[in-house]
This record gives sequence, C-alpha cells and structure tokens, in this order.
Amino acid sequence: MKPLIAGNWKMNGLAASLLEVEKLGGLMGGRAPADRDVLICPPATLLAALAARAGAYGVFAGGQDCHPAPSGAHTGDISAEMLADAGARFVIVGHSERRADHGETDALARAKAEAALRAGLTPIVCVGETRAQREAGEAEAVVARQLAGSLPQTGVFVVAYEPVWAIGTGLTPTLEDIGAMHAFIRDRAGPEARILYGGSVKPANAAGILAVANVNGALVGGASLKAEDFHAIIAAAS
Ligand code: G2H
Repeated sequence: MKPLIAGNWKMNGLAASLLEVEKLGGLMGGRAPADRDVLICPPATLLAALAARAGAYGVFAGGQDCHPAPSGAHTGDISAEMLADAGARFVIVGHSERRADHGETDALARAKAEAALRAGLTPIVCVGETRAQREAGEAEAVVARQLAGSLPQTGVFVVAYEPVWAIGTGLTPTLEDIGAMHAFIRDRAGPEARILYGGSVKPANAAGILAVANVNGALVGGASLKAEDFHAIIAAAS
C-alpha cells in the first residue's frame, strides 16, 4: 500500500509560509517520490495558492475540515465542494481538536466524510483515545466506537489514529502499542483503507513508526511546518 505522508498545518501559516512549499519541492529534487503520496493541509486561507504551488511538485493539497452541506447559510463554514474547487484532494474530518474545541461528534464526522466523498475528496477520518481512557484500559473500546460512528458507509477513505495524549506533546505510544491499535483498526476499516499514525511524529521517530505493520503513513502536525523536518519524515517512509 502506497504510504501517505500528510502535513496538518492547523491554524498556522501566513502567505510567507508558502515558501516552505518551494523549499520542500527543492529538497525533494523537484518532485514528490513516486512511491509515496505527500499531502499538505494548510489553513483555508492558503489552500488555493498552496494547491497551485504544491501541484507543481506532485504534492497534494487538502482541507482541515468541511461542512456536511454543499452550500447554504452557514456563516464561516467551508463546504467540501469549495475545498475541491480550490484544489484540494483530501480533507481531515473528526480531528480531536475539532471534537474538543467544537463539540464534534462521531455522527458529524461521518456526515463530513460522506460530504467529502460526494465532492470527490478523500476523507481522512481521525480517531484516538485520551490518556485517561488508555489508562483505564478503554483505548480499543473508544476507538471501536469512533470508527463505528465516524467512518463513511461506502467509498475510499483514510483513517488517522491519533492518541489525544500524543498530540503536540512530544509523547508517543510504544511501537508495540501502535502496531496493536493499527491491527485493531485494520480489522474494522477493511483492507483498502490507509491507516495513518498521528501524534508527535518527527524526523527522529518517523522511520520506526512508519515501519510498523499496518501503518500506512503519518499525519504530521508541528513537524510539517518546516520543510526540512517534513522532508525528513517523507524520506523515512519507504
Ligand atoms: C496531531 C498531529 C497532526 P502533532 O494533531 O494531526 O499533530 O504532530 O503536532 O502532534
């Protein structure tokens, strides 16, 4: 399965940040490696400009969220159709920061994933347990519930396993725990889905994580903001 290395810039990036895309293109020798997919999900304000630049290097652009409706009276929201129109090929849905900051539910994540598919985008559906849930031995039950409620009923999708306690903290699960959870997700998401690991992926730990069975790529936050770091992670996926 072709690995997908996805950068999630979150609420970071002004126009000057587009220079990181040029830098990344240069580090890759002008073209993303043919044996892996590279994706950057910038803030919506940069999506169209980034899609145009990234496309020249064979890098995909994606959104960080979408509304379930194609259009309408939803002030401040962005539809999957709009993301596609701006050049996106993927969209992240159900990220734990959306679940925590905006009260997003599994049902809403599924509605967004299905809207993405209708617009021709590939949804990246995020799941993951909190520290308290892992310590209580509930990690698999929580992830199973999120998968059952959030995955679209049909279509090609990507799953990102992001333990909430590993996001932006520098902490990561052991490789054994990552492997066990990815195998658990594989059983529920099916053989076609790429399953990404996310949560404090950086150049120093990328090769080990990406070599684990059923890890088909990474969703990278902080370390995707600097071209050198993101390139090192792309290079580690082989
Ligand atoms: C998890 C991840 C990217 P970070 O949110 O989705 O962020 O790599 O900064 O932990």
